[in-house]
Amino acid sequence: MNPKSMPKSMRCAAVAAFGAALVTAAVADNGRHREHLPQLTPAQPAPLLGTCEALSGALAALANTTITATTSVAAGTLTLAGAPVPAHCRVVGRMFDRTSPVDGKSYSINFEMRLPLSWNGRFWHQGNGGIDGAVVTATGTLGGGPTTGALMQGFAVLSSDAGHTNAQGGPAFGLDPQARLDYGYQAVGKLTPMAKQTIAAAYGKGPDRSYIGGCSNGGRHTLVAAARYADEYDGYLAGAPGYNLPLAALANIFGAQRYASVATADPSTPPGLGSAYTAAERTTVSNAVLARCDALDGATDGLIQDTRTCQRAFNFMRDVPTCSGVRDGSCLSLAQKIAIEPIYRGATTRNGERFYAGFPYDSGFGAGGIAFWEFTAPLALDSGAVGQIFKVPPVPTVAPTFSLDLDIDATLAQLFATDATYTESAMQFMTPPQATQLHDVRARGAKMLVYHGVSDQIFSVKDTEKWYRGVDHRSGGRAEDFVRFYPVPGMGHCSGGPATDQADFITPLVAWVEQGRAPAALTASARGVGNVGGVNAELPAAWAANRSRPLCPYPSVAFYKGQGDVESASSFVCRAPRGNRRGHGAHDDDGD
Ligand SMILES: [Ca+2]
Repeated sequence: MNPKSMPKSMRCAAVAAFGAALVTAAVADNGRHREHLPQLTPAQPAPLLGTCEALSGALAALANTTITATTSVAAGTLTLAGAPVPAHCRVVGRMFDRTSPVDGKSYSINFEMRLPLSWNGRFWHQGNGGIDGAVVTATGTLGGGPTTGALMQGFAVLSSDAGHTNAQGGPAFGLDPQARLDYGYQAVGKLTPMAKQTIAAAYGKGPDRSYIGGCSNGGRHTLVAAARYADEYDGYLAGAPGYNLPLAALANIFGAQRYASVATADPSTPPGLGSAYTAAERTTVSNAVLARCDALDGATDGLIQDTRTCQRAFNFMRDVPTCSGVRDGSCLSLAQKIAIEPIYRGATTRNGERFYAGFPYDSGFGAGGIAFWEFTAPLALDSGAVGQIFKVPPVPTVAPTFSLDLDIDATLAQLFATDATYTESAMQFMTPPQATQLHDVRARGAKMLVYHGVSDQIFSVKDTEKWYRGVDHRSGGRAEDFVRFYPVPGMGHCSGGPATDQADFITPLVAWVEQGRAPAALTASARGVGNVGGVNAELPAAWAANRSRPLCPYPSVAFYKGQGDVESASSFVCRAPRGNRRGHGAHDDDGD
């Protein structure tokens, strides 16, 4: 039947079906072309050779490395979601001891490795969050509610402090140029061969397959590794990758200054800064977004799956109630709207040039994690990070109020600046060089999974979306051959918020790398009462404790099938967003 001869309602249905068929066809097409990429062979398990304690002798020959302990850890000493982590050997050490000629302090790259007695043949490099500075236990877990983890699954896992310890003064390490470079990328480069040699000494062979993953700054480490160390890794798992971290930090300061302009209490403290935009007011905004956008995906369920169509449907100035009298949480004053709306649009210079992505309107703004990132972080974290780690030149000391008084335009230039002491700018050492140029990753047969909370207010999902589009463009529209990107509606930074924020990304990544099974929809679940991986206190009361949803590979989104249990992922299907099905371009995003 000629579509033009159909009744209009039938034409709409046909167009909708065609949109769904396009996604399917792309996957089938992808399957055909994927044969041209190398298929990596699966890892083969092996047992730890000898005793853990005896391993220290074999490791004495490692270059630039001091091993300080090799200790047997019995099964169950660590647990994950209540289950015992299998027996393993913990190796503790440090690399490249040195004294800084700039600040006179001692620096090393401290690390630990956890080597399962029963090893799956794989290496997992755990990227840690924040400004690093601590050797987080090498369990290889991600996010806030994982029930899986690399160590649990038999990987040999490495974790490091990336070359400085927070005990020495937090962001003050940024005064030392080499510590900046180690934090940015060089610690990963130095640790990787050492870790592989340690694995070879422990098991009689190096890792068959190597992976790197983490969330936030750990996601940044992962994307940096893809750009700089593509010859070392087969699989990448990047959560909320702050791959433009210096710009995101400055954008957060931009936001703090906007909030400070309408704060009703002293903005130099987090509660005072938060008086600009209270939890009740943020919930009012989320509810206004939900009123416009919740049903776009076919289910009025407290989740906005079709994020991009929502950005066209929702208008902050129009749809958020404007207070006619005093602020009571149910409205925003006009002054608040004028101050806050540019934060969602994206941070700009005085001339209006946007230097970081905007943040999409979503359902998760009332959550507690948002308050931390919006009102505490600018004072407690961004002041030190921008002032001491990212700026050239740095400032010797920073007060929490440093960010409130900062000249945004001048500082933006300093993020790209170098001098005789600091020979790489923050944008050079922190970000992936040519972030979207991943030819070596693709050609190797390596694969990448990326996920990002849509309500994340520190690193924007729009920035990650922009990156994915760039990768897609540079790979001839075939990014999905080796990269899949999963936005997580409602989720805050790495976890939390009104979201199904618990999913196993490791198993599908390994299946893709080693078996060639490309992931489609992944199933995520809520962490309600009784969840073994920890309870998410921010779940709406109306949700089932174990609500599940498909996480859909971008650009597809989850739509309700029109029947079936609304709490179950099986009642949803991944399809092209509404705008695309109506023929609107997918590339109308205002976030770049
Ligand atoms: Ca919905």
